[in-house]
Amino acid sequence: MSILLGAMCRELLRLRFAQNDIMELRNTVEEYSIHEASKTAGSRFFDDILHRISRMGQMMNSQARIIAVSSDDLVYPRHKSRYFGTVTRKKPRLVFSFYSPDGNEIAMPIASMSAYLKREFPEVEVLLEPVLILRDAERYTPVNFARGIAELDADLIAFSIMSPHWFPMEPYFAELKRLSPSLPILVGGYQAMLSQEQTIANPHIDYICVGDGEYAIGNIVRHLRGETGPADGMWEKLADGQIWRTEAHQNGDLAALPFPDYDIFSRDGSFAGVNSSIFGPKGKLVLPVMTGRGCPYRCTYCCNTPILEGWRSKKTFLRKYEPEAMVAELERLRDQYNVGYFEFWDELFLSNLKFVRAFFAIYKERIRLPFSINSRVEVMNEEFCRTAAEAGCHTIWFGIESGDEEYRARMLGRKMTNEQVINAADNCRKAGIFRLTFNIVGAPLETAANMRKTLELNRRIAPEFFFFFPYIPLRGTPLYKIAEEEGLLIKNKKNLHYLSAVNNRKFTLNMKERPELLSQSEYNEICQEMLAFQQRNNRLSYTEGNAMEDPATVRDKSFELVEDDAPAPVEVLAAKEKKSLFSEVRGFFSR
Ligand code: B12
Ligand code: SF4
Repeated sequence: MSILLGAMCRELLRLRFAQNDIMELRNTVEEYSIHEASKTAGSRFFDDILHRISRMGQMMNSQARIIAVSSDDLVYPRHKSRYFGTVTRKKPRLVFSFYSPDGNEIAMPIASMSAYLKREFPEVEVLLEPVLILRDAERYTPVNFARGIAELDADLIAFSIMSPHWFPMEPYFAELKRLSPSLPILVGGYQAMLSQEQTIANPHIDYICVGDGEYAIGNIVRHLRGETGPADGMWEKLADGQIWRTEAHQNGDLAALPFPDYDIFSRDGSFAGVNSSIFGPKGKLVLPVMTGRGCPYRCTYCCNTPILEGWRSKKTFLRKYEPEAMVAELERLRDQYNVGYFEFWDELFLSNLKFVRAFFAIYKERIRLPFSINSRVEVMNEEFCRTAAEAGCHTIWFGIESGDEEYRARMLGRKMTNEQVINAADNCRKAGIFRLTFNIVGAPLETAANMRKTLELNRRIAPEFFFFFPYIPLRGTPLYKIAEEEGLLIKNKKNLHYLSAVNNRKFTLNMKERPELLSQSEYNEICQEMLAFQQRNNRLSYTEGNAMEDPATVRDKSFELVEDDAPAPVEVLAAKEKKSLFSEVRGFFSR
């Protein structure tokens, strides 16, 4: 402890005299505060030092909108905390949860935090209770979910929430607080990171995690046990309503973290019956994995952009595991769970060429399983596609987003040409890799002509799977700002929907209509054409040798759980209060 404080003080002195080193120091200090301080029992003095450091960090990052602002009061008022020191039992119980509207039952943030807790806090009992509304409508109503949680007698419930899931989750928080008033509720994930004020303002929420969560979740365990002051990396709502703010963590070193824990998703040690993938093959275990985090691009609609902007040490943003360590982990997973296919969920698989070359070479030798990756057309040259295919790459998912070159560059921030898209798609085809394209429809100021170009370009390349999503405005992104400035946002719209192919075949704009550009009826009409194209053209197959006998369809996997009939009108849902949540959600998406 004293060595740690000494080191911190020396660094603080250095700060005063060597302003040029400020950024570097900021990172050094953060390393101390995250890696070391979070593991060491603290005193009030220690808390204060951390807060001073936080405040300095805040001054240095005043332009980064996503970075939390530390509280003015330097001394953490423990007496005002509702939960500080309230956990006294030897084996605290923590329940993770997330919202799954499409049947997906894996969430990597939870896997990563669970692994960290199991390594650093083995005495903590880590449970998972996701809201799987498509699995069992009755069990996952807010009331029934809250009843189930009450029976668990937990010390903390921690949700990972994406922004589009915020509104559907609100009734769950209310029910939880009603049934278990003394259970603290923590929310992390993109909703908490990019809509901090909106999230903490919810009266039922006690803590939010404003950045990366592994060390922060450890800190809240220590905070609840009364071992530290505030939970560093979190904001806390105190008893008098004051918000105690600490700075967001940015975990730049993946090697310091354990690999994600998949046991938390399995049932009795097996993945049989766990819906681990939307697109993957049937009859085999498809395991989602990540070789790293972060993407160097700045698409205007994507949350990678504000996170990258606010990242303090840019050189640590693109993170990858060591190829050898990653492959060893894949081997372990393959053998432990009998995996048949890996789905790489990295934002951009090829964010580091050196890594990818080395990784493919070892993967090919040691893993010998088919896989899919996310990529950008800019990097999908002949050599890349050939090397990927040789390593076992079955499908590449890539974004076209709009078929209109000019709109795509100007509004979406993607500067590739249509020629590049066509070449990349052809390179994949020649290498024998399936193509799954992502396309956005109904983005700000998009016209009917733009949308038609998207369909045309996809017709030209004929991907084995054409996927399209209604645009969702995501707070913190440049496109959200444009939409706001253009007066297009419907700020509290609760029916942000994105399950394009399954939401009752009725497409509704998530923005205010601009009839002179794109009317609601044109939008729906073109989406119907897109849907027809998707169904006619779909040839994504998982049969060995790429034969076409077993094509995936939109009704496979989680999709098959979604019914097609018309939703009940909203008013009827309100009247029949305790109707199944499943129908409620169908209504919700078509509102
Ligand atoms: C993998 C992925 C998916 C997968 C898996 C989703 C899932 N169930 O987890 C698939 C392909 C299914 C998917 C689908 C969707 N996704 Co997605 N996805 C991603 C991706 C590429 C990686 C996410 C990830 O696992 N990262 C690795 C983990 C370890 O890091 P992390 O998520 O940042 O988590 C850290 C912190 O956020 C924090 N944290 C997170 N949760 C919590 C909870 C607690 C309690 C704490 C303390 C901390 C904490 O700690 C974590 C560890 O440090 C991101 C892109 C990105 N830049 O992150 C988009 C992203 C998360 N997806 C996004 C969206 C919008 C969606 C969809 C809604 C898209 C759509 N149009 O359909 C759907 C929703 C699907 C669903 N089931 O609900 C957005 C979310 C934006 C937002 N503001 O919420 C992102 C950021 C991409 C974007 N467009 O900007 N997605
Ligand atoms: S390439 Fe993908 S992950 Fe990267 S900024 Fe663009 S949309 Fe986001």
